[in-house]
Amino acid sequence: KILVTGACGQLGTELVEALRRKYGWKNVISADVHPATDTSGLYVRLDVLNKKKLAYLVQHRGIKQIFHLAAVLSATGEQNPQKAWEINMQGLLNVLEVSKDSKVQKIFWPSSIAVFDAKGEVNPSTVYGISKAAGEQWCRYYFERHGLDVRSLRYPGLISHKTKPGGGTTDYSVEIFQEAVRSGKYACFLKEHTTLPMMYMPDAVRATLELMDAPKENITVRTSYSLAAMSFSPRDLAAHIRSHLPGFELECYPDFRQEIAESWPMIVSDYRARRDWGWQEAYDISRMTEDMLAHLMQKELC
Ligand code: VAH
Repeated sequence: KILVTGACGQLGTELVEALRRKYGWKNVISADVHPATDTSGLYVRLDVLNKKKLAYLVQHRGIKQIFHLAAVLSATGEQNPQKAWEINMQGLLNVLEVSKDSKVQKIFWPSSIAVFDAKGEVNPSTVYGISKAAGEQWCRYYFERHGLDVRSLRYPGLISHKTKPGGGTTDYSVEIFQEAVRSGKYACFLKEHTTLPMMYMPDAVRATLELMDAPKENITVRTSYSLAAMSFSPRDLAAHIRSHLPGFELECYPDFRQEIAESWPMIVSDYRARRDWGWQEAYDISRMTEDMLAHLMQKELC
């Protein structure tokens, strides 16, 4: 059985779908802080700060793999630093400790390019980035000290059409599509030339499954693998959207998230992921734009 925490989030929603397709829907238990509405038992309400409930769930449902996605993202985290640290750090420590005690075979935990500074050094300046950089070290510690098979990816900004974005600095890249289809214009909270590493959700989900399926001996990075697909700015994205929706208008009104974005690198190198487990992205900005608009136009027209 597999447990996914943060299952209702932007990444969680799609990862649960992919895992249920791959392992059979009865073998994947999704969990998040929202109240359970169904009686199937396949979704459970879980606050990852509740270590007792987490341990009970893992032991009584025979959980052998955990995808621990529950976290507060960069922009929300800056609004409530103590809460972000508590959820991101204590949540991870609870999962690592329970996994060690309950002999969980494999754990996935998402890190982020937010651990980097603008020069690409691990030197985070947001609480979110600090919690991810510290979490990477804890993952390596539990691997080295307790043999826990914890694997991690430093995701770029993720773009998807199925769910709302989760309070990150890259959320503009999802909102811009929704607004392009709804109103034909978008007021972006970043400056138009702010280039950031990005990835389309189908690539991010596939990378996660490929990492988890890789033979243990191939995994040489036990902090977190950097992952890349493309880098673009709001201006670049608006141009691609305009090639499908002529007349689309982008206006930029930078807010506090501009400073966060400028603290991150414009590109990251993912040669270790390509070397160790054959990573190769499938979506570039034009293929992603086509796919996003096709799905969102369909939703809008229904
Ligand atoms: C955020 N979407 O903006 C996340 C991600 C690289 C960005 O970590 O916080």
